[in-house]
Amino acid sequence: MSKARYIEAKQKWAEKQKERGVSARPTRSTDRLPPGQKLTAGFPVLDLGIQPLIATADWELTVGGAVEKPARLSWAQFHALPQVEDVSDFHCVTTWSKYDCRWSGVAFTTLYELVQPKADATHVYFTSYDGYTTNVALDQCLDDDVLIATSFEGAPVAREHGGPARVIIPKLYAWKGAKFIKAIAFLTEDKLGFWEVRGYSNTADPWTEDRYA
Ligand SMILES: Nc1nc2c(c(=O)[nH]1)N[C@H]1C(S)=C(S)[C@@H](COP(=O)(O)O)O[C@H]1N2
Ligand SMILES: [Mo]
Repeated sequence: MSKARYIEAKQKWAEKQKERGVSARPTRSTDRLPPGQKLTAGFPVLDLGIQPLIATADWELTVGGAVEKPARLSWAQFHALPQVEDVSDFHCVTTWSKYDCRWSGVAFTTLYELVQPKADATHVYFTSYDGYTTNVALDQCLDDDVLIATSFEGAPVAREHGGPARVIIPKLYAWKGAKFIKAIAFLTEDKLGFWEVRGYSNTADPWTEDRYA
């Protein structure tokens, strides 16, 4: 499927769900597997039909917006920051989930401390090398399992899975985690990302099936 057809199909699906009155469940499931999800043993690849090839020598992550100390990090500078490892589950809105993904990289909170967001920063806007964008409320980014991951299962994050570096936010549907991350901006008001403007939920909680807005 071409990129445009894929995007159109996924957007139509969200619109159809809305017409059918499919909306988030009133009560939050406490099961490990969120409602409506199926466990997968493999690791499907979801993208916009572009997997940008970024050599680590050319890779740069800018962290800015409403912050005291904007940063522009090279691959070496990024790796000089404290590195953490975390094992988490992965939930895609297209109904597959994958358990026990072992990611390592830099904790979001480390970048937060580095750039010192201003007191009125409320949201985070992620921009990727493939043009993808997504937005997340700042408080959702401050849990210790939110990472900018450069390794998966002990090896560099593969290009198709968003290498050199991708964002992982385990408690939200995986479209909130930008692959091929290029820039992180702190915002003083919300701004919808790629799928959020196309009918997908802004809050994206898997345990209430909060798939479409
Ligand atoms: N840059 C970028 N990030 C992205 C996407 C994308 O198309 N481009 N797709 C999102 C979606 S819809 C999902 S489910 C996950 C998929 O990650 P995976 O391909 O490693 O399974 O990445 C998310 N992050
Ligand atoms: Mo997805």
